[in-house]
Amino acid sequence: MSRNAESTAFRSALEVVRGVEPRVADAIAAELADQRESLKLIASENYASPATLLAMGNWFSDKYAEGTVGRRFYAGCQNVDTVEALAAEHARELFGASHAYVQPHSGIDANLVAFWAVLADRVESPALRKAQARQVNDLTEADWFALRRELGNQRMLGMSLDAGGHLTHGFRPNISGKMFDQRSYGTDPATGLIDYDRVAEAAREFKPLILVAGYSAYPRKVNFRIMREIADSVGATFMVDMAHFAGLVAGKVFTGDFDPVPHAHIVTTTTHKSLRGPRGGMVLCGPELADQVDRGCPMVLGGPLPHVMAAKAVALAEARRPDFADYAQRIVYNAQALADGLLRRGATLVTGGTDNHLVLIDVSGYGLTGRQAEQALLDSGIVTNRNSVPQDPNGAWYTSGIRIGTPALTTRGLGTAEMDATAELIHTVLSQTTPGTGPDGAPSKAKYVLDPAVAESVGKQAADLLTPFPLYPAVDLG
Ligand code: DSN
Repeated sequence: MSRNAESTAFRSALEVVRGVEPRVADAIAAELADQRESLKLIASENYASPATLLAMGNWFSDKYAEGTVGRRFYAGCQNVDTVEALAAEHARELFGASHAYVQPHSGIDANLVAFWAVLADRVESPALRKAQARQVNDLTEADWFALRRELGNQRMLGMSLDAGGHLTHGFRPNISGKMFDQRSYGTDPATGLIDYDRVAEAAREFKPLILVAGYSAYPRKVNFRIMREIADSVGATFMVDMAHFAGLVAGKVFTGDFDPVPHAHIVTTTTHKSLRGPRGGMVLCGPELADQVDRGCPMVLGGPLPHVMAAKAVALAEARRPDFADYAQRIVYNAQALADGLLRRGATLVTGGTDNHLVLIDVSGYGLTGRQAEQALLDSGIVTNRNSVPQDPNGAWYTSGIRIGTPALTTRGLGTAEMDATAELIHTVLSQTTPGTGPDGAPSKAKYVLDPAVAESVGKQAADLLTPFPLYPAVDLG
């Protein structure tokens, strides 16, 4: 696409929106301006391509399409079939999966589809079998009661939240923590790394139906071959949620034992993190679970979003290009440069570094909570998010960690030299911020003191760092 075409497309779209509700057009333009100006280090965010963004803003949004390709509950889905089939084909080719389901609206949705598929495939329940065979009229009240009890009491073993696991891997605030009998495996307190012997021991004791691997705040690779062996040893289904690192799998940075697709029975992901697609989810699996996975909508999901599936097809086509592998590799080099820069300046990092796209700083070394650090960095133009660290004494709200990631800045073109400069800015802010006190003079976990001149100076340096790397350089909104 020429630069001119991108500018024309976005300008025209905003002009049309402005004609109806100018405040929405203004907010969209302001969002671009804000994203252009901030040093975005949120590990789960990225910048989708103009082609991906534009594929979402159209009349596909108007179409209902429950069902799957060629088997819909609504008429007139031939064009939706085209984009859904294309997205699934690109996903299968990109990840070497035999089946791809591209309808989930988010990572949570993708995980719910996967949980349903495993339950439906594995739970020994005569009532469930009747329901699956569409003999629902034969089920008595007692059958339905038994079915609910059997489905709702299955066991899941996942990585603990404070070790970096995700909410949907069986934790209380999420439905997965209420419908599954859940246990978790943590990390070795001395190294911060997954201890596979401990995982195997937990699996032997607990005998889960589902063993889940995957994380949103673990800065290391996971050996999926070993995890599959553990799952097999106790007859568990092995599920991997690769939402955070799907781009590193797609870009062939994670291969062999570290590529989940050949090892897991079922793999879920989002499409908008390191994979750099539209906001959404996806499930990959082998033929044995494909039929259950395809029942995702209307079993678990609301109507598919065909406009987002169109954008998934575009983004997955982009991820199949050779330059995506180069991008994925640079994400990791940048994260390692950021980690090295922080370590050299005295920061404490969970696991002492990274071999993926994210770094977890234990800010208690600076005498701060995660909440204080997050806000002080934000005041200085650096966007991060607070995160628990293993055995976090400050809980999930205040936390003791700051999670930072490089997918977004790598998309902008920043490299290892800029990561070292970023480490300097982060260290400057954190070392010059002190904890504040509440109204009663007691120590506060939220309040902090940072000289505004320091925040302003760092903000200016962060903006200067971004100047040579304009975001969406071809888009000029005038
Ligand atoms: N919210 C995502 C993240 O920030 O990691 C995970 O769901």
